[in-house]
Amino acid sequence: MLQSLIHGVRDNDHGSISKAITIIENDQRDAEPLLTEIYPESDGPLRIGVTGPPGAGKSTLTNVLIEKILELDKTVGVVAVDPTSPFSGGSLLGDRIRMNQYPWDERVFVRSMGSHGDLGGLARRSQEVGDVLAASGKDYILYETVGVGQSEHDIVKAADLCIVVLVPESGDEIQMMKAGLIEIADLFVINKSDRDGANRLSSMLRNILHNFSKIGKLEPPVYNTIGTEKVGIDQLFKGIGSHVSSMMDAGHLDDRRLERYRQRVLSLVRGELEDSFWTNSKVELLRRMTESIDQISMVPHAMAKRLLGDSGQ
Ligand SMILES: Nc1nc2c(ncn2[C@@H]2O[C@H](COP(=O)(O)OP(=O)(O)OP(=O)(O)O)[C@@H](O)[C@H]2O)c(=O)[nH]1
Ligand SMILES: [Mg+2]
Repeated sequence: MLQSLIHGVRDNDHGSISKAITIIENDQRDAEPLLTEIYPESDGPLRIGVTGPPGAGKSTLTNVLIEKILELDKTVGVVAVDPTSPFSGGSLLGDRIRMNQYPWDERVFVRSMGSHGDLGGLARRSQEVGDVLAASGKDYILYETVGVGQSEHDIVKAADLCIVVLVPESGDEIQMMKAGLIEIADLFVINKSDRDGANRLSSMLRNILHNFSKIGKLEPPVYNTIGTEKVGIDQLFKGIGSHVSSMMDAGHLDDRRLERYRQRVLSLVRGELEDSFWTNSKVELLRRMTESIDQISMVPHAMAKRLLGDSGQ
């Protein structure tokens, strides 16, 4: 059963890939043997994260990047991660991202993922889904995720390289600093450069980036694009390639892969500890002790200690 699924994944059978991803989303225990078997193949593809504010043009750019990749006779897996949505795989996200233009093309696999109510595990699951796509032989993996808060930052760390997409109106430099975008971006794209202010924003951004050197990270280049007209895409794609080479030369890709490995182990340990901790009796005890606010008799620390000390029988 598992062997035939793995065989299907390695054979790039999209139905098997889909099934494997569903297992990862549903139950970590069932996923373990699968992930263990395919892990050695996980370093094959280049994993690129595409993030940025809602409506900036992430999906549009993702689509033109897919076209570029296909032109080069390469293959691609696309994972649209929406931390705000509890749903996954369904048509809701699929419609929203409008990336279902390759349904029968075996060179392109597209899948959306929601949080399933478990934001903490989403970053790890994104990596695991990447491993499945890697085992299927995809040359590139694109992660699209809408970016505003911390959870996307975690998801972006599932990638080797992160592209932050802005629009000319994103011009408030203070906000960019605040949003931590500079920290996560390896490469900036000012999309919708058909609008006023695009050049102003890109030179302002270059200035900021030049003065914001960070150990362990190269200065991010800035590209202007018009996604809908495919303007600036060749330069962007070449820029991605040369930035990846520079990151490799500087040892940054290895650093990131190592950090991802650590985060994954941490997340698995955390999950395992919590799962074994919350026995039915502990869940019930907490529920009974917190039926209404008037009835609370212990400070939170004492309640937590009581649970931790409870043998859970
Ligand atoms: N004028 C202009 N419109 C663009 C450009 N790129 C994308 N758009 C339009 O902007 C809108 C949003 O584009 P999407 O690619 O869906 O943006 P997104 O960032 O994926 O959006 P979410 O996933 O909803 O956050 C669409 O109507 C696109 O056609 C561009 O370069 N110029
Ligand atoms: Mg989108």
